[in-house]
Amino acid sequence: MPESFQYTSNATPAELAARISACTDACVITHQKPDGDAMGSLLAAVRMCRALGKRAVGYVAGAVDPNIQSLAEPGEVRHVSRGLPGPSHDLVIIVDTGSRSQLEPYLPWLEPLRDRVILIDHHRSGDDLAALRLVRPECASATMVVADVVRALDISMVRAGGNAHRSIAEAMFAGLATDTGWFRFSSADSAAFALASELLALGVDKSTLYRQLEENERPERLAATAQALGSLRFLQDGRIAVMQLRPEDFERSKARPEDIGGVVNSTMMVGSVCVSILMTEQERGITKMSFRSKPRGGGQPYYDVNVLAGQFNGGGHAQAAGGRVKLSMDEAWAMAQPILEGYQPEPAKG
Ligand SMILES: [Mn+2]
Repeated sequence: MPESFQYTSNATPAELAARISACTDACVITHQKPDGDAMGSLLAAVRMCRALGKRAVGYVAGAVDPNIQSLAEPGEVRHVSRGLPGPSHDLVIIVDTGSRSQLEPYLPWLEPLRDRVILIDHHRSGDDLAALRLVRPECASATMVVADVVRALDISMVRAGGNAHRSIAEAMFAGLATDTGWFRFSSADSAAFALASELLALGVDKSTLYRQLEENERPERLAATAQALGSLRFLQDGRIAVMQLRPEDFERSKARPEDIGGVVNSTMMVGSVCVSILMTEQERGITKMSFRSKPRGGGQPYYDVNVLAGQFNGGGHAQAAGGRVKLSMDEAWAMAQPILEGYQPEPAKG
């Protein structure tokens, strides 16, 4: 990659729309372990291509939360563990990431195809993987950026007869709602609410989606949460909460990797907590860290966890980020504790 590479838009929604209109067989991919926005933007893109009469299929990689998988209809998404996409695709659409490390399983297939790859994302950093990029970090979700392309294509976001179930609109709402913590994060700005309003007016059923995505966990999730809370430690006078899940905790709780998404949020109910961190060592010798922070305000200091995660080979967004170190839990904690204790947040205002 040339050093001058800038991960910014180099194409307009209309240029992406033209590229999509010209294809016959599209393949849509997203980051490993897809979250609601990754799956939402992937499905929105697959449905958008199919609405235009194209062949289109999505691929996912890594652990997929069954609730997130349930957004898809049979035939819309394949798992890459059953084989990389074939040679027939004349267009590849990457959504909700531009980072080589998050697309690792695809790289041998993806990298030689750069000229036929387009990318739709809302992250601040990424790699040079696509000929055309639409990158809008000001958007709360990748589905908001996909919405720009759908508008440029001038297609309906719901099915014939106005049915919103498993439509482009529903996939977009799922991405928007989950990436904003159901409209609680500071990223949920007026543009996010405007799109939400438009999607609800099209008939998206938010109550059913909420239940499907947020109130449909296995009991093992609660067991893993209990283990994590049992390890809870506070740093910086209670402003940083750290929880740990070790290999034996996974055995004891019988939790699978997909059961622990969201466990990191469970300390946020505490008033003093500005940042919540969950360290997990599932595979021995590799400790993953997930970071969440509260938005500016409340008379408390503000932590940009994208910056904090950068200290642990990671990144993401200001209020949700991840990192990963090749260390056991004890080694990772020995490394992390002084960094976290010494981290200077943005002071509280007023
Ligand atoms: Mn996203």
